[in-house]
Amino acid sequence: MCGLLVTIEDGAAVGSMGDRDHAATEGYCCRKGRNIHKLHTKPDRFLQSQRGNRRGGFVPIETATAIDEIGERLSEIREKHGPDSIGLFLGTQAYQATPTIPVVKAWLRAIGTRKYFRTVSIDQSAKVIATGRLGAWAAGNQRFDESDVWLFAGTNPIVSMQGGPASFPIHRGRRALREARDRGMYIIVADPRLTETAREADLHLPLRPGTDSLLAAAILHVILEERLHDGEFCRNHVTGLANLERALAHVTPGSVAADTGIAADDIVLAARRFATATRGMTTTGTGPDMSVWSNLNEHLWQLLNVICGRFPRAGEFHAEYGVLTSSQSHRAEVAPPGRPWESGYRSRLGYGLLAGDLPTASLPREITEPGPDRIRALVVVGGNPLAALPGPASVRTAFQQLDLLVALEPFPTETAELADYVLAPRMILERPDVTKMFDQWYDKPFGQYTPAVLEGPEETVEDWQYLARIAGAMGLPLTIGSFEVSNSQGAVTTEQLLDHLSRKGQADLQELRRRPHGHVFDNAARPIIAPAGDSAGRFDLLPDDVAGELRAALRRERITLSTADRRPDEALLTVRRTQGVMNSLGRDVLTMTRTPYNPCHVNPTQLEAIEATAGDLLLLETQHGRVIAVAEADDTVQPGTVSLAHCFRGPRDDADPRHSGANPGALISLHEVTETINAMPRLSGVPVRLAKYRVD
Ligand SMILES: Nc1nc2c(c(=O)[nH]1)N[C@H]1C(S)=C(S)[C@@H](COP(=O)(O)OP(=O)(O)OC[C@H]3O[C@@H](n4cnc5c(=O)[nH]c(N)nc54)[C@H](O)[C@@H]3O)O[C@H]1N2
Ligand SMILES: Nc1nc2c(c(=O)[nH]1)N[C@H]1C(S)=C(S)[C@@H](COP(=O)(O)OP(=O)(O)OC[C@H]3O[C@@H](n4cnc5c(=O)[nH]c(N)nc54)[C@H](O)[C@@H]3O)O[C@H]1N2
Ligand SMILES: [Mo]
Repeated sequence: MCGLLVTIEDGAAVGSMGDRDHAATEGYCCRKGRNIHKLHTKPDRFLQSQRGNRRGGFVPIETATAIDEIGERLSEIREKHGPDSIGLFLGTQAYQATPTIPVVKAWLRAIGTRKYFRTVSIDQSAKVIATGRLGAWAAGNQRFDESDVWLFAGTNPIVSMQGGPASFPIHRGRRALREARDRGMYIIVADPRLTETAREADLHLPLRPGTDSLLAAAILHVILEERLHDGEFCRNHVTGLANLERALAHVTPGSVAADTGIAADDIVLAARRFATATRGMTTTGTGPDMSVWSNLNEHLWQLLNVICGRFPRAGEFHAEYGVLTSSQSHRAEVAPPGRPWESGYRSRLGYGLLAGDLPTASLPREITEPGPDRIRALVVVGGNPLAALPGPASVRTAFQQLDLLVALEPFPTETAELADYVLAPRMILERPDVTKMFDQWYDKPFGQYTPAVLEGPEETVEDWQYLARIAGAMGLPLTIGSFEVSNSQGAVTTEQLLDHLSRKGQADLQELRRRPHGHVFDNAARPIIAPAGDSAGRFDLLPDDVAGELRAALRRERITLSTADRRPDEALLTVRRTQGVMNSLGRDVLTMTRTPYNPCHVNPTQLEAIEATAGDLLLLETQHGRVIAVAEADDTVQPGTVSLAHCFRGPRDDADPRHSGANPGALISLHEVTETINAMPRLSGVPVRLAKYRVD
């Protein structure tokens, strides 16, 4: 999202910095942006496609040959076993190029397969589920800069640059929080750790990991009990309020204080401050969506916005802009619950489609379970599932059973190492693009077009072009609606594709092409919200399945209660992001990470209690596996929890965690699924045993 100025010498990028003339990010860029040139010139980058021996050995191969061979093998598999025996896994780097996802979807349609998996379903798919069960406000969110309260639950936007509303200016997160407080905003952060964001808050609720359902339920209880909710909004737009009140009747702050670790007074204060403010929302991140009861957690946190009516109304400006995306109809009404997973296709493992995709936690079993539509070929686009998925050993075993694994990937990652073919893509500075993917995420109506600033290795093409070529080799044309991306004659250009994909936007791409620093469009472009139409729905506050989950959570099922006071060798492992790295991308570039490993953050008193000091190796163990990580003393982490970033370690053989870090995924299992709809495993609040690692 950040505007960058890249210094190029002799055709190679030698430096990168924030662009002061960039209208949206005003010269800001984080360490990822300042190091982006190093990713392009990293010595281990594949400069051409590779044939892999599935054990980490690679030999260069001409792209045309690779495409022919892949096309032939996919066609064979499709003919013999049907289209659903071909799968595709979409990772986070696929979101960095506008054409990739539309072309991925066209590719899946052309093949005729429904075996589509995304990182989203091991991330915050609770948001997909919550929207599906609760409904959504068609006119979007309230704006951060117009609000007087905000509650951040389990998100640390100062570091992650996510987790606020679209209107939260992530490139100046800390400053934006301070300015908001100066204006009178009351900021609440519910996070087990005293995060960078929590430090800026008026009220930090350091809840016990995995207890969001209890905390949110008690806050809701106070609001309803004290009649602080928006009665008129509820009369017009919700059903199930009386049921919700009954279900929460006994969930007093005192009843959850001990288990959440939050004093009853603070729960009451949070509830009153949130509900008596005039505007402002609760937004969540990975914390609640990765711990136990994730779908319920997300639902309950969203209920705060719903019962307090914290949505923009008819006659107001819409909070999010659509510069390059279509301007949808914005009505002040509820888009009713949809539950897409309950109708249509159901996988043989029993899962419905979430947002057109199947739960990623079911991917390994889709490969291993015998049956007619067992996945035999998998294409990975911009992801590193071997690093990202819980239980890497079982994922590896599954991937080894594939007849064909193709990775669109610039580096020899642990996933690439298992591949038959690695197709080396042009990287971000080597392709033209527009800001469409982030259209809704700028706090201003901003748009930008950038040309490719580097040529890119001659033997490489863009991700979407590889997919079009594979389809071509299979004799399948790719179309987006009636727009032909590719056919037997070849494919359109990226520029043509960008024009097509941006055609419904308010901005003229030709005009953007003449403005190298991007452009902020007139505020008038913010659409005004129309009154509710005839087909308006209602928020379903407490459907039966949510009610069942709530009852179980209130019985403390699955919730790990604290042992911090008596067991220094026990802790709950929690998720976190690390500043300079994007999941596994950049973990081996020292100017990005500062340390070549991901430290395990432990409270100093707990560290002392297990007779360890900072820099020591720690052994973390669960019934699923063990991990050795480097200790860091960190008093922002409460005793009884540890905080460790994911996607570290990599395929390197050296076993020293000081050189390559630790993969917390090894402590988790994909089969310990906690959520029925999306098969979401527990990635945060995982009970671990903790000890100083002694080499014997
Ligand atoms: N620098 C950097 N930025 C990134 C990424 C990266 O790898 N590096 N990854 C990107 C991706 S893929 C994503 S999905 C986003 C995620 O964006 P965020 O969700 O904002 O990610 P985190 O910073 O990990 O914040 C999660 C917070 O949840 C807290 N937490 C843990 N367990 C619980 C719990 O049970 N309840 C509550 N309430 N809180 C809990 C953690 O302490 C942590 O502070 O970040 C994106 N941004
Ligand atoms: N234990 C634990 N596990 C987690 C999480 C956690 O908090 N804890 N977080 C989860 C979350 S939120 C996510 S999103 C996932 C991340 O899961 P993934 O998205 O699968 O992981 P990444 O490492 O981001 O994979 C991106 C890959 O794209 C490659 N790449 C870079 N540029 C390009 C390009 O231009 N084109 C292509 N084709 N590839 C490119 C990178 O080298 C990298 O290998 O991890 C999840 N796993
Ligand atoms: Mo993510």
